Amino acid sequence: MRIAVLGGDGFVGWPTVLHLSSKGHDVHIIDNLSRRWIDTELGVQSLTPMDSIQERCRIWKEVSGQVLHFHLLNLATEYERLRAWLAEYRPEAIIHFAEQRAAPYSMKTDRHKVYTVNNNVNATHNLLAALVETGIDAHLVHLGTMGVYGYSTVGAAIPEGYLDVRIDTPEGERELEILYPTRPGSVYHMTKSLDQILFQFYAQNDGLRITDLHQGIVWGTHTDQTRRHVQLINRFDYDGDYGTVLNRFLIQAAIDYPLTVHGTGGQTRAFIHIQDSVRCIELALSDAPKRGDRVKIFNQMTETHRVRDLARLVAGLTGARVAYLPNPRKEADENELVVRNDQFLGLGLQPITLAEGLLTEVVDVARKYAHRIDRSRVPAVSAWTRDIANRVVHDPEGKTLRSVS
Ligand code: USQ
Repeated sequence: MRIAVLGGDGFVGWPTVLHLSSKGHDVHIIDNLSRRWIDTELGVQSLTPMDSIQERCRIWKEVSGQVLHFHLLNLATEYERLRAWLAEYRPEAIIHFAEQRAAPYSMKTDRHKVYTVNNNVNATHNLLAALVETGIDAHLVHLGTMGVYGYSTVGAAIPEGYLDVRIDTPEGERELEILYPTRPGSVYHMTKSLDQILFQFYAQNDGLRITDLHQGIVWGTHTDQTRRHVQLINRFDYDGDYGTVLNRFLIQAAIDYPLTVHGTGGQTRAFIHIQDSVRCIELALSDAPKRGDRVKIFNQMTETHRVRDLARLVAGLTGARVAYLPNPRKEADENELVVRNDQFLGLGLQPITLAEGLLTEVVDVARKYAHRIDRSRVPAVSAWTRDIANRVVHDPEGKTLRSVS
């Protein structure tokens, strides 16, 4: 299949490109390399040394014999070029990762909020409008987030995207299926909630074939394909804006930094290993909706864990110390989370769950590249509200931190 991977230079995008290419698909990467620019803006770098995208593609050809095509294009600002590209290459499937994906980055300042909304919402809408205009019947697979559901304790399992409700009408009770009410906890998560409405409209109005993957927190770094050559290595974020919780705990343990638990660590979240993430994308591609179908929504996660339990697990494995810090986010101190993921299991996914070997593998990667870590960039300082930003807090090593406000 000819597949366009939008955002194919990113943390999940790159291993997906390799996975699909290894299966013989003709893969085109579209990316504006914004993630690399954000590294420069923030003054941090991936723990793992990443080559340029062109170099990565060259190495992949040497290793696998497969050609990857790279197109430098900004989906959010270059609508005409995007439409022309689609008309020329006519992909049969499109995987859309091309959004700013960090919640703390999206909450940093008003400028970061504006950027995240402009970038994410315009990228998605430009793509949808261009698909209609060019008449391309590609299956669009979008990487969404579990965060659209929100993280309050519901008392029931979170269904896959839709909720059955009963409403009272003058003729009696009626059953309806609605999009699960969205309750995003950051500007970033809000953009993914807005995406859902865009998808609903274009599936209903123009018959676009769309799958939305509500993904949990990804952990791990290597996949079978990124392991094949040192220059194919995936990026790995450890800093307070882009690093995600479990990967952060693992690198913190590797550099003898106290594990940074926010608040009581009572937040329960959904998780998935990076290898399963790319596998799920392949499974979603194999199960495309038909024209006229509603948007197909999968919960792309394999297990749920409470943050403090993960910290204890990593501390037990490595001897690290756990630090309970004031929470820079506005979120529930404690929540329960039960999630349905029957559809991927039904398609044959055999989940990789937290196993000692895989956790240790990440610690080993972090130890290998520990010299690239700037300890001052480990604390999470992006504050969710002005009140939180005005609090003076200390990092676990005793240094005073001021939130960016
Ligand atoms: N947390 C800590 N300590 C840390 C970092 C995070 O206690 O050092 C806590 C946070 O307060 C939060 C939880 O861990 O309660 C998760 O934070 P995270 O940074 O790992 O994840 P999040 O901001 O939710 O975003 C990440 C990805 C995003 C994806 C989302 C899936 O960056 O792209 O959509 O996970 S989900 O969390 O299911 O919404």
